Amino acid sequence: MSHDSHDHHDGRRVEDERLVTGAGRYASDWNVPGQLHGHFVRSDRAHAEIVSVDTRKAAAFPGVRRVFTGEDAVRAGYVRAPHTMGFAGRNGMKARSPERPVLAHRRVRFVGEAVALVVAESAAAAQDAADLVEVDYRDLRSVTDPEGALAAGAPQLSDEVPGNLAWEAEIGDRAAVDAAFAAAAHITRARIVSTRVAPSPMEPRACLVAYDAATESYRIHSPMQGVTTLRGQLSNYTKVPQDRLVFEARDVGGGFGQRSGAYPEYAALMIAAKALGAPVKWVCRRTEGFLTDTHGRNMIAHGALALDRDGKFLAMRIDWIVDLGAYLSPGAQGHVRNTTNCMTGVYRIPALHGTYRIPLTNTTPVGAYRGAGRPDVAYAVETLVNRAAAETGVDPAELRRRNFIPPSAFPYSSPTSGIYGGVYEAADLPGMLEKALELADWRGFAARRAKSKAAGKLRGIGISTVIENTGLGTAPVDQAEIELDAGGTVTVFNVAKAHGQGHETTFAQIVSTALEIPLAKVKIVQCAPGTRLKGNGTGGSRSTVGAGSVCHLAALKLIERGKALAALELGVEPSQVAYGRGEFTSGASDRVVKLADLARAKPLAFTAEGNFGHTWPNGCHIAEVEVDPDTGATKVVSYCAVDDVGVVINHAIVEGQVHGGVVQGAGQVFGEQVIYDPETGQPLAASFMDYYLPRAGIIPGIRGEEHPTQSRVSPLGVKGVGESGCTASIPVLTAAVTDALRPLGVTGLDMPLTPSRVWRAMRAATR
Ligand code: MCN
Repeated sequence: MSHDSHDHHDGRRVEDERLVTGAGRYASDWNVPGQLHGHFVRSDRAHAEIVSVDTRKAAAFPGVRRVFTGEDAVRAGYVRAPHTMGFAGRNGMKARSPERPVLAHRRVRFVGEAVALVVAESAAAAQDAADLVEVDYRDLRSVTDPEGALAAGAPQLSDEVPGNLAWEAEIGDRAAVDAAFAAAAHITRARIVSTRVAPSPMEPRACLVAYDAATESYRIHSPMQGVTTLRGQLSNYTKVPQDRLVFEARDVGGGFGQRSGAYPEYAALMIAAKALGAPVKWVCRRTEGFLTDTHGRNMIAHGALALDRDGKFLAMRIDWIVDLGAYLSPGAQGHVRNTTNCMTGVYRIPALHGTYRIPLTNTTPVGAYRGAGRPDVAYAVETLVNRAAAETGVDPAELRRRNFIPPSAFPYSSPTSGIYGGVYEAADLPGMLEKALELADWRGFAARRAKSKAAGKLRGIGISTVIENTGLGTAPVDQAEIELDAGGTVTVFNVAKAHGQGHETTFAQIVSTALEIPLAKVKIVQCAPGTRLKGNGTGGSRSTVGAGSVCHLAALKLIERGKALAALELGVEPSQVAYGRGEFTSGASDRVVKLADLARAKPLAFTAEGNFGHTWPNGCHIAEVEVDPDTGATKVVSYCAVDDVGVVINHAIVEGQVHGGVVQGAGQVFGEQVIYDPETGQPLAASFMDYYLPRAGIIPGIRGEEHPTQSRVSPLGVKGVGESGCTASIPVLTAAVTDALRPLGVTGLDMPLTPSRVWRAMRAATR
């Protein structure tokens, strides 16, 4: 396929008219006759024993049907939350997590944990009655700081997890790294903290569950990122067979990883719907979401990089503390897998040693969040590299040139390639770098800095060069079903689930390009209720590589099968049939068989499947900032992004994905942070009054260019893009601010780089 084969499309998204005219259908838009309403009573303490739960007053409140508690959860057996930390750790150690009944039983471990579910005839009655549920707690000491949780004498969350240590592991070659460090000319060290943030999709979580006693099955409306993951996890939690869990979701208003997993609330609603013989609906409020939707990032890296006299990297060490909150959540594995896969970044670093420790803390569980470990490892590695450049006095672009994996070394096995899988496939790092330096006018920076200085501003420039693994999922195969009807419309079914990415457009482009038919003739249906198709959900920027590729294969299969059928009508051999623009023809006949003709009698349907591995998008971002020395306020004044996402299906969507990711990273850099009070374990920023979200204008117009190298993992030549912006923007923006402050003697600053934090750092340095 040529690189430009999708360019006939104007880039506009076919779903947008529906979405921007209010015709989208989100989880809370579903209502069914006879439905009841649920409201969760949530723990207001970080760590406590539950002495008793008295539901009598609440149950007597007008309109209340029943109040469910941890007893009901235990009776149902819904107590073991699924998690995906299946890796063997140190000495084969398996990950440990406390039991997590879907309504807390005997113990609560974080503020917001559901303790009871009140079900009533109206949402208001359920909410009012919830205030009447009396929970008697015996408070326990709590710990919300990950390093503190691992320290001797820390409050213990569970007997099942001694020392609060849920998992630990060691990777790489300790002896080789020790030897390289001993011989190094320079060692750079840093403690790098990727802050805890709250992914904040526009659509709050909601769930409506109806139970059908005749078939013993549940129909569930909830936001999702793909039905296979969610269904598998909920089945795992409840032991209800997967074929009795039917999900229905149309539009999903953002996910960022946070909408992928099975939450305990869904299972609690299953208990209620079955017991009451009526559908039960729950709509999460925003603050409830801050407390109970999985958080993101939250990793501490103690890193060190050893260089020789010429600035060549010899070895790297990173010791990770990955705080996953009170319970291991289904989305947590990326924090280990993805950081491992990219631990040496885009550099040839011969020796690597890393350790992981996962503590439990009295905090909201942490899951996947846009990048799921990739931005965190990029931030750690790039911070080390940028700091090494500053310490050794080498231009950061030049230090990269000296240490890049050269194009000739691809496919490249990194020191971690053999661990959770993944040989870097293809990249042109030097070419990418030079393109970005040119675009950003790297050489002209000194003059711009002088100009800013004359205006009383501190100007800084930052660079990041990153790579990430996308594509590989956990499903054995990705499948798509293609169906052709008598009107010539082609419908393709798959089990990814766009939640903002625009698959209805890009997947339709893939199919319309392969079949050479108008885009309007192609419909994409994701996660049809009750679907049995296999495949990965949307996450890990894998949908285009996986589901998108298989849409392409399905279209090719339609052509192949179509040739055989057309041959019968044309009275020729299939090999004599040609296909183009929706028509089958043959030199041996002057008749034409149209695609639609094949479905005259009945719709034609085929399933195609494929198995796709990792692809490795990579990029170089360069940003400039101006810091106001009087206020500490930072303004991003220039942002350039050069990205290799392989062949691009839709340039406008790719640009939008990069833009969204960059801004999401900027949010984390400049303001987002979930904070807990260290004494009480109470969250201090659980509403948009207190929690910063990036606004329009935080990043000026991004100047972007594509620098594709072709991936062979997918027949489309594509790599993922959904997370790239985030991965590159966190290191580049922090580097730019650090560069601005370095002349004052500030060498590094933890996120978020709020005006007050920057101002204090400047003041402390210049005192
Ligand atoms: N695309 C393309 N050409 C390529 C690669 C991708 O045109 N070479 C298009 C795709 O077809 C798709 C979009 O770009 O329309 C993103 O594709 P891809 O990189 O395959 O990622 P996924 O579709 O799997 O999306 C997941 C990714 C992740 S992991 C998060 S988190 C994320 C993100 O996408 N969350 C998002 N982007 C988001 N965008 C929105 N609006 N909302 C979210 O919650």
